[in-house]
Amino acid sequence: MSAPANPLSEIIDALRSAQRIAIAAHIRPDGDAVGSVLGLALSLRAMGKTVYALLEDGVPCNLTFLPQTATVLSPPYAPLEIDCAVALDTANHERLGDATKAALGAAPLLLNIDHHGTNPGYGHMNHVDSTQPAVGQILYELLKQGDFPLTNEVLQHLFTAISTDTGSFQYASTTARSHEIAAEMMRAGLDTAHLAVMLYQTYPARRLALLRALLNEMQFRAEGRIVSWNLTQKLMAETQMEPGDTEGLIDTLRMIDSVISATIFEELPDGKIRVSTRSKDSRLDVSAICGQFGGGGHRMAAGARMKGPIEVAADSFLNALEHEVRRLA
Ligand SMILES: [Mn+2]
Repeated sequence: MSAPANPLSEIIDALRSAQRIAIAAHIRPDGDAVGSVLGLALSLRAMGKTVYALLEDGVPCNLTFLPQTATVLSPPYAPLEIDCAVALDTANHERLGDATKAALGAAPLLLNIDHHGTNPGYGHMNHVDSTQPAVGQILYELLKQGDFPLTNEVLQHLFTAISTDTGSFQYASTTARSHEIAAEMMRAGLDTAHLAVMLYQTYPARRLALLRALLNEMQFRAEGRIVSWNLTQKLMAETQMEPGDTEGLIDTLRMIDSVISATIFEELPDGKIRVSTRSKDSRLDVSAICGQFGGGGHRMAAGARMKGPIEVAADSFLNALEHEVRRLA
């Protein structure tokens, strides 16, 4: 169940009334996080408002081609004088990151706009709609309904948000409206083919080194229905991996015909293990399994953080996953 939702009209009114606004999204931002933050920020800036775009971990290298990414702030932040804060695509308050959560706390009003069903509604106003495939899609409707500026730069960000969170309009979460919005954007002059090249066909060689390791090291369980891969600090150092290089790698695991669940375990610098998991069978709710380990997310795409070492974390998570997979028979 989604948290109670303030209708878009109330969010629109709050944004219209605000003059100094900070906008942020979750740590380790993906395309929906970056595209949503800058899509909304650039529209509100075009209205003459002062807008701070905050990302705890900055913009990953695969998305720095997008407009105005250099205006994104990351910690340490100077004290902000703001009358409104907006959290986007962030399933719980902590996932903003410590410094970003504190910076947004300077505002008397926090708007929480998200599409994760597990979002508890930590804002003063909450618009959580788990039927939407991307926060970028919610924001497109919001900006349109509010008659806010939809400049070409705004559209570049919102298209990126929708395209990446729907796996290029392929995931089951994609709606007819997602395609209609893409069509509206094209009619407004957006070069979607160029964006597709930049998002999906412009990888550094080191990403292919990661892919080679993944193909060499992936492991199967439950008669090939479960596949997983351990991404270690050692491999990251060998390939000189940078944030953003792993975006979409899990889809390579997901596309194997026997697989109904794909998981990547990533060793973080602090020794914790980041779990990303996907389901290909609607009966298998991976957000519930991640919930057993303190995580959450969507039914078909979820994550968690576990204690290391990586082999132990992976084994314990995969045991829980295998238990659920075997119950499907
Ligand atoms: Mn999202």
